[in-house]
Amino acid sequence: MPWPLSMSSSTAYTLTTAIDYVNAPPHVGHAFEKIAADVMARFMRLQGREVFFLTGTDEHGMKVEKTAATRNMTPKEHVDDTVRHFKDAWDLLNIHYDRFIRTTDADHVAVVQHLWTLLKNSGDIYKASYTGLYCTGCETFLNERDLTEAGHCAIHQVPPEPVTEENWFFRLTAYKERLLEFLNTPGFIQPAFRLPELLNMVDNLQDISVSRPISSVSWGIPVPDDDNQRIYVWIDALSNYITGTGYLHNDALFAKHWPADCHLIGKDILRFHALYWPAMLMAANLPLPKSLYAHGFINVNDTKISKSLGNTVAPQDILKRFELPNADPLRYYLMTVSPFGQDGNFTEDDFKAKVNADLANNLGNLLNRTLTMAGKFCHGEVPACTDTHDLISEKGEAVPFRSITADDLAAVADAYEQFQFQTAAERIIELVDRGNKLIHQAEPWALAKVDRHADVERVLYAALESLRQVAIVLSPITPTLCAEIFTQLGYPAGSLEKQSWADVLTSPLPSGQTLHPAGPILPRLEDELVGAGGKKK
Ligand code: ME8
Repeated sequence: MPWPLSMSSSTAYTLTTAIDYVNAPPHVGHAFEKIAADVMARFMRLQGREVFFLTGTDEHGMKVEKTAATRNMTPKEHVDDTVRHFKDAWDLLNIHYDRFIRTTDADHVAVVQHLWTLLKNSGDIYKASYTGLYCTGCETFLNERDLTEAGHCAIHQVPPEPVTEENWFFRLTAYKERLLEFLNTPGFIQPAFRLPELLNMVDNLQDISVSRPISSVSWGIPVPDDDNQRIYVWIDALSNYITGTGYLHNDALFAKHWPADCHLIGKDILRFHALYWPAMLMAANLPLPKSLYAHGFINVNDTKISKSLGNTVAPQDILKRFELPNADPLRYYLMTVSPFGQDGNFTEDDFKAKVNADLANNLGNLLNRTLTMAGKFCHGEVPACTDTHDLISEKGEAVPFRSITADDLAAVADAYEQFQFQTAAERIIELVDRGNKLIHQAEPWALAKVDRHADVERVLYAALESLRQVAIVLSPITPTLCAEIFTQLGYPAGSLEKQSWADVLTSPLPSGQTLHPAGPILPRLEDELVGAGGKKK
């Protein structure tokens, strides 16, 4: 059976993240996902796409209900209090979403109940008695393959709770064939190495519980026409993607931004997104998302982040600890720490080394020395670009001018599009290396001494122009730093936001533009900042 076709326009780009549980404030793993989505959204905006970036919080369920009880708060008081930690953190990390959805929002509650009614009317929901093992950490019933040998949840390492109760069930098994066909759609599951494990799950598909009695969980959306049941947290959570894009409430938005181009999620929740969510949409006869990207996990010092281990690092604490003026160093580090689909390991030493090497030394140095020389040799203005043929340095060496080509740019764009932010950054840093190499080989100070003024100007022009180009292509990852580079190159405030990807090749630096005096764009993260035991001296 053909799926309903996408009605979204070709320039629209819709990206969603997982919505986080609000049982605790966000840690660096949550930040990693939201930063990645923000990088992709900024990249797509540079490409001229009309981006809709949806994120938010998952506020119902047993986990939240239990946490609220330990704080002597009602669940609503607890979620209202905790959600601000998420919003504050995303503001600090410069994450520009278009909607922050909370599953307690009134429009969302209406969508979930409407969807429930649709599925009930289509005969996809039935009531039955059930005995199973529930893991509150996962907010799901576990199968045998989810358990360790000791019978504990393999993810949370705690024994699940045996439960016998009456639930409403969704006929997931009725969608087995269609799911198999859909999962095999090229490009739907990314990275593709995750597909076999999902196909294996489809082979062992069972109907899923989609409600729980209020005697077990009272903090949830009521099941229509059944006061004793609450809608299961995953059905509620997954539906955020259609509420957020306007389903039932904003037809124009929904027509433009559904289906989503990509649901960006962690590898641990792929099954819910790859199996339950498409099957529910099939049952409701709604268009299916175009892709799912399952990213890897961030560990801290090679250990899984866990509240019980006490190693949950809050992103704001990292900024404070290193006295960072903005979030760019953390954004840069997290996006380059590992290939995006794989796990990455956060360590403070690695963080310092990476930020110092790439941003403070390599990029900062190119900017600083070029501006200083332009101040000295070109009256602080962008010099004329006379030509870009090789020159012979005063040492007698041939110095090649290698400006960015359309192929270089396409390679960076390709890496961004594939969520390969590490590769994108590597390619961009190569461009910075080229600029530094040009200065190193051409030695403008030596050319100036012998009055080769035109050569001084063209070397400095090439270096400044490469900085302009780097500022545009690196801006999805380090937006504040790149805006500062633009300011130092003499552009008025707000200019970087108006650039497009095409401008990299087509809008060169105007000669005669007044440059700003050189100033550090980023302090070096000094070793002496951190003493033994990780404490600041
Ligand atoms: O799963 N590294 O919420 P959540 C990278 N509410 N990503 C991590 C991570 C880590 N160490 N720890 C968690 C939920 N994440 C549900 C989602 S979506 C309809 C409902 C990721 O707060 C995790 O993989 O446990 C998920 O994508 C997101 O953070 C929220 O996790």
